[in-house]
Amino acid sequence: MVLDVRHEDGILELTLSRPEALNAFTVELHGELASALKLARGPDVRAVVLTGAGRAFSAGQDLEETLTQGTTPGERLQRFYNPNLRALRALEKPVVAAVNGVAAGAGVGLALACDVRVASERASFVPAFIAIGLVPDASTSWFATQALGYARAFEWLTSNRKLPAAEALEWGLVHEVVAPEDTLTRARERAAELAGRPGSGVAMTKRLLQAAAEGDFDSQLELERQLQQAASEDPAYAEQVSAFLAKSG
Ligand code: LHQ
Repeated sequence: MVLDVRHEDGILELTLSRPEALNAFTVELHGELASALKLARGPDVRAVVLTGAGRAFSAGQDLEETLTQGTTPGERLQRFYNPNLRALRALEKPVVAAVNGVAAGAGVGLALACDVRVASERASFVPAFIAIGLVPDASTSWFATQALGYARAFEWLTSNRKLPAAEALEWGLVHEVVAPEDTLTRARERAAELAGRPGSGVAMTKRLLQAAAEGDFDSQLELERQLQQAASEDPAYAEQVSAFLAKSG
């Protein structure tokens, strides 16, 4: 097993577990992640935490496997990376990354595809692609441009500059930077907070904000209307409003 899966109190915790190769992605790791993301869709999972074992979050593609297996990068993306990234993004649960150490290449993309990033003071983000003549993949080009804007994303992703956690926070690439020993605990706390929100408001907000990045104003208003209607049909809505009125009345 190269992905540790722990399920406790509605939180599914996934730990990339190839520390000897800085949790670089192999076909085996993709496969286990795909199964875990299926598990995450079940009703007993309310939030997901994603982290890495050892001193790295993930060093992206396993370059040794790239050399020894026949698959081209394009095939790898199509067969392994992109389905998992689509599943992660479409998951109707919040995903919190505990970025415990370095994230490089596709590891950056994976971290950015999560909804919240808690980074260790020891974490860093390394484009890596450009150093080996490749382009940002695994959703990096999408999320980096969204988070940073074109100018900063272009400058950073065409360099191979290791972005330290403190600067990533300044840039808005991570939500919080904490001491190394607190990273996972803080990510678990954030996941539990999100998991504890009533109804399906968090899931639907995730969907709305994703759509906002892609759609036009009128379609967004219509999607807000549809999801608001759906959210208000969850019993949690009436319960929370009654509780509020009882308190303030
Ligand atoms: C590794 C790796 C690694 C294997 C460290 N693989 N072993 C998608 C689809 C298909 C094809 C191509 O690409 C993609 C997307 C991508 O992700 S492209 C980018 C791939 N990743 C990289 O190029 C990153 C390569 N790694 C590094 O630049 C450094 O290792 C970083 C900056 C991540 C960390 O540096 P250090 O802290 O100095 O660690 P290190 O370099 O000493 O690595 C520690 C060990 O981990 C070492 O093995 P060893 O046996 O000597 O202890 C490395 O060989 C191994 N490792 N990354 N991607």
